[in-house]
Amino acid sequence: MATEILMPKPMMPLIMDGLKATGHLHCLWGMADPETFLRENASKIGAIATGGHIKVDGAYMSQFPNLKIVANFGVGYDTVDAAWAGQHGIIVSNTPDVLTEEVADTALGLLIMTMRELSQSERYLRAGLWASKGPYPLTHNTLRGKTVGILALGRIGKAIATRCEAFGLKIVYHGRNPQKDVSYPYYPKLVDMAKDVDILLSVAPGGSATFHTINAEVLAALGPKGVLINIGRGSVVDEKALIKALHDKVIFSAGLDVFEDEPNVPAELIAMDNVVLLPHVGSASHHTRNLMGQLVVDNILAFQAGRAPITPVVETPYVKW
Ligand code: 8YV
Repeated sequence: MATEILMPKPMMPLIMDGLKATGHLHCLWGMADPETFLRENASKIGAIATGGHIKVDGAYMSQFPNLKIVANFGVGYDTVDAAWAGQHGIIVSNTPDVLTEEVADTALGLLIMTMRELSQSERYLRAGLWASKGPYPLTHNTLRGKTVGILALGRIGKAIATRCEAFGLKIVYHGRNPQKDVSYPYYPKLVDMAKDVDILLSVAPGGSATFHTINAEVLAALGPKGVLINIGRGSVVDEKALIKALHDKVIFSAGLDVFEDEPNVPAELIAMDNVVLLPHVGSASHHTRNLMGQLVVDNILAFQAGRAPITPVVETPYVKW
């Protein structure tokens, strides 16, 4: 069985050390001549460890005739063509569950920062304006009496909903299907939900199915008092439409942890005071990233030992190696 492991780009030390210990790891980025390595060794590669830095599409995977697993760091795997992998007997694994609570915590932090202008008021203090001009102006927004509409009520969406309930928010949701295990009202159409809520909070994954789902029409429906929070993927929001909506006061404000072209954040957003911008830190604690990293290692070790992968994605159910 081909058991060589390819790592195309650097990943966290815990993953590198865990895979190096197998004696079969090949780090492509450190090689003097990666093209020659690939030409001579492509058929020996059984596993790829990736962190979303490169597109692992059909063309990429087809270089490796004996590829069996692509282990993705992150619950979102929009940079891997899982449908293609599924059709070609390749398992894609991701890192669900271990990051759920951390991302949900971050979402609530971002929500409160945005609604109560905490970044702006901190900037005010640091600029010395509290002492020179007096108290920071009262915020127009509050969580009191508000309704949040969650886009994509998966595991992370539900953990966010639980927290929102504890904060006294009313919760509704939109997704592909209504969910049996929740009593929150379901909206079959996103634009209808956007009309009815104060806060639109997106946890939606990336990929072609969700590309620019939050567009000018949805933002117009959210309205001049509405707030957008995005903790899922930047590609879900039409960023140009969002910038225009914020600029024209079509919506009130936004809190964003994810962007269309990370790490490049549009200068227009950076210049705006009514947005809170975080550098994709949803899961970014040592605690949670270590758990995610270990899951990448464990999925590949399972493959090497001939055991079932721990967290295969839905498009690539495990049958046997
Ligand atoms: C990570 C994430 O920041 O899991 C995901 O899908 O977006 C985050 O937890 C990202 O995967 C790191 O590359």
